[in-house]
Amino acid sequence: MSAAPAERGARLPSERAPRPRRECGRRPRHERTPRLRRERGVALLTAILLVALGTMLATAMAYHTAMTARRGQGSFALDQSILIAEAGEAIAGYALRESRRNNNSKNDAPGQAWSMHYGPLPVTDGVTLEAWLEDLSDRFNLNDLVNAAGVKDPKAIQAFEKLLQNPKIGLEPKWAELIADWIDATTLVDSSDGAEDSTYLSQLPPYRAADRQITSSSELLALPGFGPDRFARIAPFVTALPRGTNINLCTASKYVLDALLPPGEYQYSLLDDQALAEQRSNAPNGCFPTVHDITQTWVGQPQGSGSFVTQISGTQSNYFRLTSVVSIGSAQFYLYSLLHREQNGAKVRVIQRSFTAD
Ligand SMILES: [Ca+2]
Repeated sequence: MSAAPAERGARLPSERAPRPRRECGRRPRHERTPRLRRERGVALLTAILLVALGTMLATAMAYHTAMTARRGQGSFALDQSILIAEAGEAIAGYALRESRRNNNSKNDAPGQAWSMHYGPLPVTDGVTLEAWLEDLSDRFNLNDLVNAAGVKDPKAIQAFEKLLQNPKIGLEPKWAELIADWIDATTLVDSSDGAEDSTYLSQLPPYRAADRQITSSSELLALPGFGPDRFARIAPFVTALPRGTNINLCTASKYVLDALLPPGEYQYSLLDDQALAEQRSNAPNGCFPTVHDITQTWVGQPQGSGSFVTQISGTQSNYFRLTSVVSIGSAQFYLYSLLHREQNGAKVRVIQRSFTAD
């Protein structure tokens, strides 16, 4: 006989353990926690993403606004700088006209009014202008390597070769023929050191020779293999002005002066800069050497060998480079202006502007 339920320890239906109470609409804590945690994690992640997205949008808008303001500020500063530099050109033109008008000797020499450094002069709050003129007739004019008929001038090439080979410059003489071929009108190579289109068309990328007067001495860099190092050594002594512009002996570099002497003769590059400056300050009208000093060195040389030197030697300058430096806050703006003064000194015109010196 089986034991009575009470005796077996069984509970009566009325004594059953109470079922866990389920609150209306809510799951027991042990059932709802993982899911809620997942839901809370998703919500938190969504909130973080929204905040990050909002931050990114706000940053992008602020950056865009700042850049727009910066570009506007830069554009305004550039316009302002050009206008101030143009004012500097007008002042330089006045100085050049007055210098020619008040100079009885008609020589353009160091120490005259045009050679004075101007500024820095305050223009308005936080803006200054600084400017100075350089005589470009103190250099060898590369366009003079070719005559008016577009043919190479052997005497000019000889002088330029001497300038290149000056021990203080130390460049190969072959560059004289190469740049002369670059400028002359013909497209035929007529010397062992020359080069025309056939050479330049084989470069990468291919290009052609100018075969005309050049407007910048930096065209030397177009010669294959010339390179910036050689250019840095010769740049202070060469220029690219209209053909026939004289070299001003009163301002010319000592290396250029020696290039005008007969082959193998060196005088001026043996002087130090201070000695040359003293010679010039003590000379009548501030001009040393004179045209006579130079042409006399060719006496006894073969007939006609000094014709190029006689032709280009002078004591006046009509081409000047004005360097204008406009400072606006911490920014500096450079403008280089090529000024031409008429022979009678009545007018000065700007014929070229650039943002680089050469
Ligand atoms: Ca040519």
